Amino acid sequence: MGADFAETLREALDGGPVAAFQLRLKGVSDDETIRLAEPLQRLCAERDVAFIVNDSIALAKRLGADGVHLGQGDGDPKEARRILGTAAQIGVTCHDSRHLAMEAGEAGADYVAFGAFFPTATKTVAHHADPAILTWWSSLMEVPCVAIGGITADNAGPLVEAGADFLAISSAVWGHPHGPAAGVAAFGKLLG
Ligand code: TZP
Ligand code: MG
Repeated sequence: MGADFAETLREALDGGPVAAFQLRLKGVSDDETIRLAEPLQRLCAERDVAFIVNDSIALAKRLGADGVHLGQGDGDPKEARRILGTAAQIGVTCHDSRHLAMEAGEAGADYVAFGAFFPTATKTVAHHADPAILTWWSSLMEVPCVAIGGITADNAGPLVEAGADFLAISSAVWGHPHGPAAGVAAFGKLLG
């Protein structure tokens, strides 16, 4: 299974520029996650793609990951900084909340994530974001913002125009009918 994941990730990374890969394995034990992560982490290192662990500061530490992505219930960005160090990339889910984003920025987050911008089957979402929050954030703050939720190559343009620095994509890459390389390549049309 781990080797299959690595092959699929390799295909995706062959499709075009990718800044970061987030390891998001819900309901999998830490030991199993570590087993599955190792080839993926190695591949990311080879390709200069940041390897970010979802949800868990402790797991990010155990893996020596490049960073951690924290939901609002996943821990304190300051604690993540203390444990993972100054070089770690710490991201925080901020839903559609300017207040949460300001808090995350003050706590030293390296990026804030807003969403969901579009309907998604990947996760049950309670928050829906408007592109205006990207414009507001990017006009005031240096900290990059990430847009997430139902993003495809066809609907992403207005998010980039609104100020999204990065797009977080799941199904439009892993579920692309012509495979993950085609999924990544499709976003190439957004690159100026
Ligand atoms: N958080 C908000 S929407 C979402 C997460 C993890 C799912 C993103 O996946 P997709 O398939 O790109 O909509
Ligand atoms: Mg989480």
